[in-house]
Amino acid sequence: MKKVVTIQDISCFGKCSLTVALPIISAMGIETAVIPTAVLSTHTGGFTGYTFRDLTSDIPQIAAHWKNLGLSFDAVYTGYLGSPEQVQIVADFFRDFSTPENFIVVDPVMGDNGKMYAGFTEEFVAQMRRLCSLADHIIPNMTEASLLLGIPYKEERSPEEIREILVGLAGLGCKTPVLTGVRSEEGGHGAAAYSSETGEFFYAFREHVDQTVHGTGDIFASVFTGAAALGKGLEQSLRIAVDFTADCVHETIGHFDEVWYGSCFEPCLGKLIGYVK
Ligand code: PXL
Repeated sequence: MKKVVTIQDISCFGKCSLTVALPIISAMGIETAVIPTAVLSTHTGGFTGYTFRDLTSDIPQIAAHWKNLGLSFDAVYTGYLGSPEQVQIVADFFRDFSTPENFIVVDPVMGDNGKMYAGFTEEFVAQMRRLCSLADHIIPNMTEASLLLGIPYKEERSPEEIREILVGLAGLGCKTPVLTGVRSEEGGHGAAAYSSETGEFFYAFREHVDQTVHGTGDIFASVFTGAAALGKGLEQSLRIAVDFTADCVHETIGHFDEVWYGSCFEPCLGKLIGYVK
């Protein structure tokens, strides 16, 4: 059985980060270990008054215990991290738990729609650039890619700009950048990836839906990580992640009054199991 460890916060209400990654990667038939980086009463996107308990000092202790136990993972996947110090501690975790056989995925969660999430700073962006240099795959959206590369945010980019951004992201030191929130020339919506080892670009699109659904970046990164851990290639992992994310967006539309805080991914899990069979 494949085994993934995911390191990100647990937002107790409002579906994102661990409450998305854990059910999704488990549904893909993969054992999923977690390291919660913080506990929040809700996520920060649209709620006010949320609590935030920082768990940074627990992470090295969990890592030390796991080292004693001799645990190893097929993939290490990080999402939302709460502070620049935490990014450094996660870099130490990569050093201790990366092997020639496993791979590292960094979703550099920092913002969306051209804006940084609450609490993020330029110092955090600089630390995140360093973490990306240690990863095999990074999965930024357009906002995060702009922050990482220090370029202005634009919602839509030409195919040539997309390729330039992907090559720029590989220049941070990761092998395979995957860019989400990409629009196709035909008006589709999906993701693009670049293999710096072969120089190939890959794309996967579905129909565009003019609605932002919270947590879709976490869904995409979780599915991509799971598919890659199951041994699917870059092109197929991209396809499965785009298809499942689009399925969740469609499921969510129509329920939007209740679920502005997260997507209705649960009814789609059966389809995901089918995609990875
Ligand atoms: O979905 C990304 C995310 C993860 N974790 C927390 C967040 C967000 C986005 O707003 O607030 C706590």
